[in-house]
Amino acid sequence: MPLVGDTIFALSSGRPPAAIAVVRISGPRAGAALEVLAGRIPKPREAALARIRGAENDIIDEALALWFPAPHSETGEDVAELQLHGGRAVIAGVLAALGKIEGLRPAEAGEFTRRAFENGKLDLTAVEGLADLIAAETQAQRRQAFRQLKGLLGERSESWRARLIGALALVEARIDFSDEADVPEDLLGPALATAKSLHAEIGQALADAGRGERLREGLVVAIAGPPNAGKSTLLNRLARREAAIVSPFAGTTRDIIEVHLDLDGYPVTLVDTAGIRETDDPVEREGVARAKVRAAEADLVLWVVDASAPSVRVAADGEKQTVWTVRNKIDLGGQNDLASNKNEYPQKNESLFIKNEPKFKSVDKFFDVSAAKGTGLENLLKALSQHAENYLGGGEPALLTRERHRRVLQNAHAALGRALDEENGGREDILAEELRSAATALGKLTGRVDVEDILDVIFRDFCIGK
Ligand SMILES: Nc1nc2c(ncn2[C@@H]2O[C@H](COP(=O)(O)OP(=O)(O)OP(=O)(O)O)[C@@H](O)[C@H]2O)c(=O)[nH]1
Ligand SMILES: [Mg+2]
Repeated sequence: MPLVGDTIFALSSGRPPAAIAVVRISGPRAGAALEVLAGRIPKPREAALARIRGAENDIIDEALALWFPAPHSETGEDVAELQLHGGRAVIAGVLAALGKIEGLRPAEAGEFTRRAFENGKLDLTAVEGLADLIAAETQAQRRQAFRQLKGLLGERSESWRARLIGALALVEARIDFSDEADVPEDLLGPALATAKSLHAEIGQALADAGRGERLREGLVVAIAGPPNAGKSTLLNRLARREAAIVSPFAGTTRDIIEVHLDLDGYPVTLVDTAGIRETDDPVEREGVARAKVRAAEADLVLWVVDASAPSVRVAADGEKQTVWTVRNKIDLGGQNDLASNKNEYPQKNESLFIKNEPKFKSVDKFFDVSAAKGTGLENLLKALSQHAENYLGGGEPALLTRERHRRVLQNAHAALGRALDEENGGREDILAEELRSAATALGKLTGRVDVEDILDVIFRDFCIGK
């Protein structure tokens, strides 16, 4: 890990060219850097117009300069910010000039946020909330991320931890001073009561954990089915752009193609896959293999069939996923009438794939559409967005949003369970041990203890300049 104490800089705004570019500098030499580039240090937290000079002392730009002396800055260090004109040459000139100043170096990914964490400006759950806020694509994701950035989970967990430590103190007092006459007998009672209610509260939060994780990831919908059924045409229609190649030849799609949709605020990833059939073409065979894997991992499968073609029955037993059958090309006047011929389509508890490949839970919806003409797609979209809402959860955003949170709370919950276990026969040393291990587990949520090992995982997702 690089030295903290270095002064770091980076372009913090998006990809140039743009109207404005923001360059941030953080660390002990930030003020000195500002003096070199802008000629002076403006008043704290006030925007000042300044001429920015490059490495050759030439004027590169006229920009707004801001100065945030430590500790009242985002990173907790001295921070300088330049709001430049966002041209590539301007930015390159400023970054080159900064690189020439002694003690300055380009920031690594996530390094600004890491410093904010190390200086106590954010706890780990807030850091994760910030990463999610930047990545949020829909309003529901944004709401969830913002609550986390604002410390909802962090505060809850710190208050749990404080109560745990309070209970632990009672038990330890009882152990340490059990010989002394003036220690009240009943220290264990209140400690156990606290442990019991924490066990229940954490259990409640865990019960709700899947919802937050799912919203973060979004609903994954795979479009699968036999070749030439119109899967790619359907994807393009739903995405409102030509994301996938469409052709009259069976076996057109080979790679997996993904598009992200925002359905009423809920994130949905649509995945187009290769038409599933037995084939000798090695490239297509690989495409079919990938299609099966992706369909098996999806939360929902749209099984697309050509309503105008004689159907191929591909069914076996199985249970795992939800599958909706989409009869496409109804504009051609299908000879395959669904009502009279339902057996030709995958039924409940049937796997859609030849042989013993992915297993599906149920086929519970049928749609008649023409992807080419757009008929019936509104219905399908409405059903998809309803499904997304049910699956990802409406109402209050969830408290836990990551597997990491779930694991940590499961550990704390299990330790509390052991602390309360009657088998202990009231042994105070075991009680103390388990309460301590629950507190340690909770500390990992906000990064109060044993953080090093989880830091890298969290900061890895950040971009440079954040
Ligand atoms: N008449 C009609 N033709 C359609 C419809 N949907 C797709 N097609 C045509 O069917 C052919 C195959 O469409 P694709 O979208 O490439 O089919 P696919 O299922 O992705 O095929 P593979 O990638 O080979 O598995 C193309 O010629 C499309 O124009 C439809 O609703 N009506
Ligand atoms: Mg295709």
